[in-house]
Amino acid sequence: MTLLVALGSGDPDPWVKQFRVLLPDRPIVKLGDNYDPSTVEFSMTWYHPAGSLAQLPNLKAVFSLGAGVDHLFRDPHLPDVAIARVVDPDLTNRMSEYVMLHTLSILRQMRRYRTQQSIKNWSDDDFQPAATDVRVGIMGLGVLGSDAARKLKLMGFNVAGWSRSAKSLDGIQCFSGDAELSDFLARTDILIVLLPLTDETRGIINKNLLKGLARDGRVAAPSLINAGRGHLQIETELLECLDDGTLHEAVLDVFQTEPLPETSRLWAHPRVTITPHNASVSDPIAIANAIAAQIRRVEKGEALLNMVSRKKGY
Ligand code: NDP
Ligand code: OXD
Repeated sequence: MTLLVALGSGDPDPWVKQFRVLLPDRPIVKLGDNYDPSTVEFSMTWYHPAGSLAQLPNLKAVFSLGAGVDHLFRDPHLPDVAIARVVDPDLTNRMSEYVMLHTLSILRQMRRYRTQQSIKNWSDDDFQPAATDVRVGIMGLGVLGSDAARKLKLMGFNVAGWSRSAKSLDGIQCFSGDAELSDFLARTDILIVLLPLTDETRGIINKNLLKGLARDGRVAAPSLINAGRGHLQIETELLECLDDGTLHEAVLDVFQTEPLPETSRLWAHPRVTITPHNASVSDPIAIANAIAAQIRRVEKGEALLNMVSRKKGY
């Protein structure tokens, strides 16, 4: 069997190197190499060029090198084989670090104190709520959202989550489906978005939704952290909400266009924090290990783990 590393973005070489260590008896190739397409049984991909997996007659499975799989469904020629995505403690822990860092930073008003420091202003006249007084709401209670929820709860935050199907998580108030979205929003001071991008979730973070967030909290106004996908948000409406005070602060790791164009007003907005889609990066050492374990499972006749549903789109 040959494993094809099909990256349309990022450097394939660290992945090829790591797979050669983990699967020493199998050929590992990347797009552009000279290989016989009929020998390719597995492909590991991230934003592969459309059509580049179409002529592989013996392909058995496609592995996304990340948790998200929207990049796969952009390809109208995606072969009809099993798709698995990454679920790994390394990726999960990195995302929870990001969520905790920025939730605490909003709680402790770090943006304000950085500004005060820059003008040597010693002012502590603002009310400082405790974590228990602040209601965090996580959209997407899957692998990443539920880990972040548990860790925020341990820090004392009042945590709720919203998902497609009903859930039960110890100490976390769980909402689900369109019917419960407005109640979830109405009790949320800090909204954290860890949803996948699908036909149903595209554009969900819009003015209407942001206006539905809590207005009776102990924080100045609600804030947003989006580390899911850029096309979940409508950036023009996000800016309107920041400008008119509907939203106090936004922390954004993902954007409608990446890299974020220099012309975007988000770059210079005084209440926006921008990170370059690296809330949780896929480390070749950890993630190649997880994918190699999946390949060994298939070769032993066992079922793939972390399968993606084409119907649901995640
Ligand atoms: P999961 O598939 O485990 O969880 C997705 C969650 O979203 C589930 O709870 C699911 O509900 C919920 N959901 C999906 N569609 C809807 C909907 N229409 N309405 C309500 N809830 C919905 O994914 P992960 O937690 O592993 O990852 C989430 C996303 O995080 C990825 O898809 C990716 O886009 C993003 N990501 C970003 C990274 C970054 O660095 N910025 C890194 C890694 C991931 P249910 O439980 O009912 O199925
Ligand atoms: C992912 C990502 O989906 O890094 O894993 O965005």
